Amino acid sequence: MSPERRILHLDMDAFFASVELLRRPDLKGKPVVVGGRGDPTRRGVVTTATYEARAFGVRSGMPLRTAARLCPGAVYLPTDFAEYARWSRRFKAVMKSVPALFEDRGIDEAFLDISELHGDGESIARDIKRRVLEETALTCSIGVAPNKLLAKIASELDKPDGLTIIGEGDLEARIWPLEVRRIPGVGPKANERLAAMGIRTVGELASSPRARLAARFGRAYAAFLHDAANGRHDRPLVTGREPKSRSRETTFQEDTDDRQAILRTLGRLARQVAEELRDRGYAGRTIGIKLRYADFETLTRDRTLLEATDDPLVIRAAAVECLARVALGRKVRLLGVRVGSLMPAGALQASLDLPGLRIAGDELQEPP
Ligand code: TTP
Ligand code: MG
Repeated sequence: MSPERRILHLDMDAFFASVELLRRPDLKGKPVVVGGRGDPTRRGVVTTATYEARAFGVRSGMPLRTAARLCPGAVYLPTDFAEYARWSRRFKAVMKSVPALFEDRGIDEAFLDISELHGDGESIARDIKRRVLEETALTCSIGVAPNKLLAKIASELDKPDGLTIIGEGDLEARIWPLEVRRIPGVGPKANERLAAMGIRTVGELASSPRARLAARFGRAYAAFLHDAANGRHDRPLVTGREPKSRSRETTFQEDTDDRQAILRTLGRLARQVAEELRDRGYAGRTIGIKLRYADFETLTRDRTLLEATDDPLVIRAAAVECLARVALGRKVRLLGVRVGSLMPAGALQASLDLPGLRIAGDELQEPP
């Protein structure tokens, strides 16, 4: 890692839940869980929970019913992506006002390359935290470090409302004691395989011979792991990254093979995706569906239109065409609609004189 680089990573605290508290201040300090339709007796998963609910073991990705068992006293709220997207734009506007390279990492996090700015990392970070709080009344956690990887790890070390500065000299004391799964890019599988090799901490990983890691993980991933553990990571910020796709999906309350119900749901999802696209100023050319049967077998189908669209009716029509290519008659558990090959909607103007729905071809995707 080069000593001159200073990368700042910002991650909003309990983001969806904190946004909900802005309009429900009466819930401050209480366990609040956001997910699905906000009804824990119905199907759906937890998107996030306040720190008070996390104390009961509630975690992102867990079924709402499990959350309700762990924390029956929590308040359950439905997910409202459009609202979170609005607040996301506000905290990012603060970050973008800093004269530094900006990398968008999704709804609640982003990087800034503050290497060229005057002032120390701590005052820059404090200033951003203060302005985010002024503009949104939301808290965030910031990490500043010589590279993106360490900055991201650092932003998680002191959550919520945290500020962590990691210098090159801090690796041994601050990073090496952490569990290896704290390295972004180490998922549950790699974590398990490392544990089987007796490697639990980042420090143990840092001192493992590269050849031993390569024998287990292959050269490329072994090099990533070993470099990461030693604080080496040279990736530049990716600026101007455009989102690739938008999708919405829903789990039926009861598995269903009712064609009308499935079509109605498809229409609703198409409307929601279109709304989100318009809200963000994007249009897309590839319309896809995802269908999960009751036995969890999952299929996707998509169609590519000749021009990008953000029109709910065009999206629905293409989704219905995709649906015609899968076997119904079996109970369906989950349905999703996705719009991909996105471009800024401004680019759409050029193609507005083209007819609405033209199918350029279709492509069959394997389920993930
Ligand atoms: P995170 O930053 O992972 O979580 P968080 O902001 O809720 O909490 P933390 O204070 O630990 O940062 O994710 C940001 C948002 O993304 C989160 O508020 C909800 C959403 N999300 C999901 O919808 N599903 C998921 O599995 C996760 C992890 C997040
Ligand atoms: Mg967050």
